[in-house]
Amino acid sequence: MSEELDLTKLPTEEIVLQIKDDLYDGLAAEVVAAVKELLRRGLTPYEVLTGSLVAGMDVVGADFRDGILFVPEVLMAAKSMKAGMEILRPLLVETGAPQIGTLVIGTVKGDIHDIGKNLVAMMMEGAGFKVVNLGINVDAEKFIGAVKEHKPTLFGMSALLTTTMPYMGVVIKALKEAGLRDDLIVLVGGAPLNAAFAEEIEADAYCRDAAIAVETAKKLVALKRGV
Ligand code: B1M
Repeated sequence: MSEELDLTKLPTEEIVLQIKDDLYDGLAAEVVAAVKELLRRGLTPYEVLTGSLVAGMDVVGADFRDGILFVPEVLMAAKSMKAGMEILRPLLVETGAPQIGTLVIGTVKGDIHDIGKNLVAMMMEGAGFKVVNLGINVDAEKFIGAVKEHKPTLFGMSALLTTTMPYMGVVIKALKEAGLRDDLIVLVGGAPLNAAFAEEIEADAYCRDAAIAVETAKKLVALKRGV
């Protein structure tokens, strides 16, 4: 986006397109400015998140897959996405909802993708869960330590690579061996997963996106508490 561009003069649809372009080009400051402008116009944080940032990242993902973009460009795009998410974070979280349980979540060992996992963490906070975000490249030992320390109701894992998703099964097995599995609702997510995989590794549910993660978490917590 050129510096002279006055966002206040653009129609909303064009700002949305502009965010997608700026995300693609890794222009974090421009993404932040446009996110702020959309919020000023009354779009909800969730609308900005899904309609502009996540939609923009989908384009980046497709071009990465097709060999049009490479790791450095994707990293810049990811940084811009995170910068935009940071504006939305407090707004998504500030619901004043009472805490309805704790979620321990992390991206599994060998995997450094964290945008989707952080989105889930944010939305869960917004829905009233306390979230303990363990970050990326988390091994079974660290997951187990966090479960012992925080005694969560919910346990979430994210994996974006076909090579790292099997490690989720390793973690669940380790939780079982530590006698911790039965007290947890285990949710898994990430682009290469599906419900059959979640069932195979004995997770409680596969969550396709952050909104479904929140919905599923609420449903399973209510079921567990018998309400
Ligand atoms: Co990576 N990468 N990447 N990458 N990268 C993918 C995943 C890939 C599909 C790209 C492609 O080829 N099209 C491909 C994987 C192929 C495969 O395994 N079959 C891939 C590859 C190959 C790699 C490297 C190996 C590349 C290389 O080095 N040659 C390398 C691996 C590094 C590693 O992890 N060890 C690598 C590196 C990177 C970057 C560092 C450059 C960067 C990550 C930056 C970061 O995260 N901080 C990156 C990115 C950005 C991507 C893509 C383009 C975008 C991922 C993303 O952020 N999506 C991705 C392509 C794609 O997925 N289309 C790709 C947006 C995000 C909002 O969606 O993460 O799916 P997502 O999360 C969703 C849901 O999945 C769900 O909810 C989220 C929100 O709605 N969800 C959960 C996710 N986790 C959940 C947990 C839950 C519940 C729901 O728990 C309860």
